[in-house]
Amino acid sequence: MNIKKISTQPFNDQKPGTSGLRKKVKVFQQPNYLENFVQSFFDTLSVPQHAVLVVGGDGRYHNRQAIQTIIQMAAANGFARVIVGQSGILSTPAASHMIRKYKTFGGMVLSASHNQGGIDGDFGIKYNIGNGGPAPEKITDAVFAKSQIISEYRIADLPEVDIDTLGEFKLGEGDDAFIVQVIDAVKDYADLMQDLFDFPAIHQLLVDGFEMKFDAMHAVTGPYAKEIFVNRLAAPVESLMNCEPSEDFGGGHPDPNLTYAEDLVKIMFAGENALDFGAASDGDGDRNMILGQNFFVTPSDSLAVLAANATLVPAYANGIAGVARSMPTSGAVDRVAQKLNVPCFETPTGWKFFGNLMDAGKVTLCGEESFGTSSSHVREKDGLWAVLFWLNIIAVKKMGVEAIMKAHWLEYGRNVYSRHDYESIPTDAANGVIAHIKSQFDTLPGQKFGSYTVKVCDDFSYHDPIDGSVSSNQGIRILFTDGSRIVFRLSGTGTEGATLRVYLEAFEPDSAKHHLDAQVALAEMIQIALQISQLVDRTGRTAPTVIT
Ligand code: G16
Repeated sequence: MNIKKISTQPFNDQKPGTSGLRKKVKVFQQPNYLENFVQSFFDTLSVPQHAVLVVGGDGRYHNRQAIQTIIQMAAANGFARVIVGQSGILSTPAASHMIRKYKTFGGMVLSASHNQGGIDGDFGIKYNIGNGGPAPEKITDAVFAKSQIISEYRIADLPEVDIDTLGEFKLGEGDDAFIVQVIDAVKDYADLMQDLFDFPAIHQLLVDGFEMKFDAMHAVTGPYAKEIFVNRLAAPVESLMNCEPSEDFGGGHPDPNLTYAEDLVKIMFAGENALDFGAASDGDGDRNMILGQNFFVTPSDSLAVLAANATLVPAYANGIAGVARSMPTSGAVDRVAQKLNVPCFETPTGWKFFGNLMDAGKVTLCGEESFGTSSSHVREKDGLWAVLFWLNIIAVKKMGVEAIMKAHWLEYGRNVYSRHDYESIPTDAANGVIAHIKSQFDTLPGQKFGSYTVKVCDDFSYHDPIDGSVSSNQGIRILFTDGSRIVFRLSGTGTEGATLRVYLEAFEPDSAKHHLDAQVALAEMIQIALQISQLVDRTGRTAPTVIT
């Protein structure tokens, strides 16, 4: 094999964010940009002999070219085998499953997740370690440091590999052989789901006329959804929409929320004509949104419902070890954990923080307000898993989504919750908002705002109980005396300017008020958030871009 050493210059912007490196496609298309980042990973990880790498992506624009480059670089950096999802398509949870199932050294997932695709959209790359989860900060920090001093990368002179046909491409013999194996990742993943959930019960539910719609948003879960819902659960094909992956996600924004999953939301909020159940997942298939008939389930509530009903699912019939949620996620699951008498951990935003807890057997279910929920069956969040979990609960309880949610609130009280996103605002203005709030840390405690009094405020820090690492500056918390709170955070996944997230939460024990719309119930708190942050004056924005 002819291995070339190519001289290169560092790029100064290769610091991974909340989940890998995400940039505009055109940034990734610059000569050596992807290569520098990949080589920085390989150098940091010191690849052992006979190592195997999983590679795939969400099918967005630039996916196929990037896969060929990574194959050539893996060959030049000592990997013995690269396992690729057929046509380069691999959802994030399926990649995590493959790394675990085939015990590979790690995997590279090419995705900018819920960000838009196409030539003018975003591209991204993240590295998952041998446990199947996102690389922890100590690795991504080291990779960034390496990317700042890189002077050369290694790449093999290989012909383009056919990644559309199942099978093996082999170069060389014996110990020196390099193999690219193209596999059917859909089957592996569908088998795993069938092991976890009560498929006969879900099948019966669908046969009995329960009407559902799953929206793959033209992204990676389409083929998985066809196999699971239509082929294995016998749902009618009309139960699926937008299930053909496209390089630009049909021109849409593959983010399963009330704003961007507009077509599904219309179907599910059609009054009497609304279906029983609706769900959507994102670009790389790790996010999920759950809808009932004219009803939206917040991701925080969804996590709480899954935890409270876990024993209805065969895989969790013996109970769960514990739960974890990211800091901005509501405390709804904390109440469930308390009742179940299992631990509940609060981590920073980012799935990578759950890996240690799962590996140590301390938690079974994890979730984030950002439409992510999953369990220790993989080390990523898992969109279709969450959808099947809800269907399993509905099938066993024989109750609809809204009825399940309202019964849950009656038992535990309701953590009324909403997130307001201000997307693509100038970075200076966003930093100004955060600095302004921080400057009030000494004076806010004790201050009264309408019916709320500030108890304490801080910038969240996490001390990992397993490896002792500390992650600071993870979001500003303003905690009120009655347990309500406002959190301000800058997103680590955007690629244009800054995205400021405002998370609002208030506990409502009174069931007579549980039906209230969150925006109405949180109206006073929304005004307090604007007052404390001076957000309108400092950003010029009078309304959020997305409300969930
Ligand atoms: C990523 C991470 C999640 C995180 C989310 C939002 O999700 O994997 O853990 O909660 O971003 O992060 P931020 O608030 O910093 O934008 P995904 O689905 O984009 O990979």
